[in-house]
Amino acid sequence: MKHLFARSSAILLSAVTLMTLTVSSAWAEPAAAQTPIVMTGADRRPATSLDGDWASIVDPYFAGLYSFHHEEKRDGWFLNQKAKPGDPFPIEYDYAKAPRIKVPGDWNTQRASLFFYEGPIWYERDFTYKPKEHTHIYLHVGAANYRSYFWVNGQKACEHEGGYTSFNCDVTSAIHAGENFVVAAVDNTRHEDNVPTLETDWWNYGGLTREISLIEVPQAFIDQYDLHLKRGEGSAIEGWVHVDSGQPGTTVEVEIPELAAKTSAVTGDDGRAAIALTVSGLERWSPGTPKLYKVHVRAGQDSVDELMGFRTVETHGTEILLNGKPIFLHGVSIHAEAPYRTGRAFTDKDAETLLGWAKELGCNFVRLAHYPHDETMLRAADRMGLLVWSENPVYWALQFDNPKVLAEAEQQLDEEIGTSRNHAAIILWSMANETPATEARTQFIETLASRARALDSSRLITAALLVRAEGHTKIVDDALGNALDVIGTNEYIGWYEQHPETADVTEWRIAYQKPLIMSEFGGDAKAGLHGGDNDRWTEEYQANIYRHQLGMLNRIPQLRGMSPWVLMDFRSPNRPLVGIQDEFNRKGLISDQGEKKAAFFILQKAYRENAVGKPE
Ligand code: GCB
Repeated sequence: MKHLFARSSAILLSAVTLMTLTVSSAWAEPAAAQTPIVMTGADRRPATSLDGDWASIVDPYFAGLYSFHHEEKRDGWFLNQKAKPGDPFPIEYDYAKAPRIKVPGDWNTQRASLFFYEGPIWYERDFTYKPKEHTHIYLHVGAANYRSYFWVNGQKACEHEGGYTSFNCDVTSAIHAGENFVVAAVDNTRHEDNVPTLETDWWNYGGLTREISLIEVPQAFIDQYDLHLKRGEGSAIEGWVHVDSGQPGTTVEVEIPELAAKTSAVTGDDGRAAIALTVSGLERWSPGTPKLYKVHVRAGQDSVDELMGFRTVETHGTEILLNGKPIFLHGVSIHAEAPYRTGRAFTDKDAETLLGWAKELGCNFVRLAHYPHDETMLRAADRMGLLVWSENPVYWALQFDNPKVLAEAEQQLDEEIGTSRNHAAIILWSMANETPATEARTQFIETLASRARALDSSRLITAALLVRAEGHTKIVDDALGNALDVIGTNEYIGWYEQHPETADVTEWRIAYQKPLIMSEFGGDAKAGLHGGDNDRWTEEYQANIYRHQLGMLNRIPQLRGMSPWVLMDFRSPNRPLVGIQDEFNRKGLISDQGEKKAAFFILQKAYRENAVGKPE
């Protein structure tokens, strides 16, 4: 695997180099591929959508990156050549005749033959465009799992790694007025030295899984901003706006018309303008009052019209304070699995269904596991009043001693925070899930935690830790806890260990005087399968786990939240049990077809009656 990966990268490099040397004058000279940039609020900008039907070619050997038939190496499939009489070599692909694939969308659930496919697929789409003068044009990609390559009119635009974050490729020099085409190659092959690594407990959905568009911005433009309510205050909004490609001294304005508040500042040498805006009459965002304000951010010719909420979050001893007041997080974990149709979730409807179920359950909080979810989910959480735990894909046993892996995790963290820091709903950045307590791991995640703090000091840092046991005592003393504001722990009493009743005699010893969130517990149940309380896979068994867990959770004094595993059944290749799992993890409180299981109602009752924890 590793070997193949190294080979592909080398091939790509040589293909591009060779293309530079050999392309005929009919093709624009390829510029060096750009490193993609991160944008905050890209979805708030006017855009030309490239969603819809794309041509697709499945290419398991990645032959389209180069030609092994022709010395000229002129038929890389990114060139989108059309065969003409007299061609000196055959063109062996034709996007016009290739089957269509929907973007956004994973490929696995669009075509039966691609259900288990892992490898590269080529995408092509034509579009007409009329660039304005003196602008930058970015190809905005919501997410492409895992490794992706983009060309516009045969010119290399960018490469990107990481399957769950958005990025923006500068395509200014490649686009022209009139007919254009874009080619993408997306490769979801798993590699040991990626983030996540080879093993996960979710489906490795491949493709252009989120929206894709062209965004045109002035020469100097707002790429990122961070505007949040200052801790301890109800009237001071602080932060910064960054202007890309601007002169130092560029004026930036931030205005909230509904509060009749406006301020301006100038950028420094680093392109940043520090913002301080005093407001009066601000209604703070909370699950009970998810108030969003229109916020205009302007710099020179550029502007972004945001929709933002303002709230503070901090810890005090073992309390989590939202807007200065203690809060208990009644939550549930959620995968980005599409309700009813399965596949990767991406529509507003998907988000509203999933988060609507969380609301119905009585939640004020959701853990969006195990990777950053998309904008539609975060916008819906802002709107619907659900606090969010946002997580990076540092999952299980990465190569923690490999600097390349750390660099990849850092890049994904930068993209996650840079893209999503405009969402009031997000209160927690989770650095990792269930990682082995080695020194290399601790150092790796401490590095990420410091980076997250440097990027965003207004939110809390957490991670879901593994727990060790001595008899019936669960011990939380993982050294990583030192680097966290809030401790997350996962346990599966009654499913992977012992019996549901074991929870009744389990005690917890926690080495940290910090708030604790039980970030996972649960068990599998096949919706509609009934039996006794001790019959595995039945709704009764799962409900029994929940009943005993709730009793135990109430005996953990510093428990400040919970997000049981999981809201809805989700696809996982690790779950082949025929007639029960059928490639689904069945720990959902709701089936993938929307059937609520008995445990849903147990938890709903507990949440509604405040029978667990101390809610808002
Ligand atoms: C876990 C993992 C989660 C799995 C779950 C399970 O501990 O964090 O990703 O899906 O257990 O069902 O085994």
